[in-house]
Amino acid sequence: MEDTIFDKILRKEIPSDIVYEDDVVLAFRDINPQAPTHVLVIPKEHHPDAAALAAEAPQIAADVLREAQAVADEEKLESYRIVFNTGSGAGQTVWHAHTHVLGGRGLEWPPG
Ligand code: DGP
Repeated sequence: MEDTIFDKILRKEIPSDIVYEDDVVLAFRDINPQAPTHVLVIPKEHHPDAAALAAEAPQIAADVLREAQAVADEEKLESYRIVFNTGSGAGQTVWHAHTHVLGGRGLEWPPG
């Protein structure tokens, strides 16, 4: 199993600005924020990307989505975007499934 930077964050070997943690998910602020709110929600269980997570652990995928909504509520975001970059061509750089919760500014569509 690949050991990614997010696995190190999960083990607290690398510090992060954690906004929520339970037995299933961890939510922490992105080191390179693209919006006033930019939080990453990851499952504690290792799956390389969103597609693998959905196929192998659909309940945990649902828990990730539920936490993304909770982050948006906590940050009082009226509108927000949830992004799962899946594959290097779509900008995925960390091979541990994660969603980005982005909000706090106007978000253009289509994205770049
Ligand atoms: P993606 O490109 O979709 O794979 O998203 C990976 C995100 O992870 C990217 O927005 C930057 C963020 N990131 C990378 N390394 C770290 C880190 O060490 N700490 C934190 N908080 N975020 C990181």
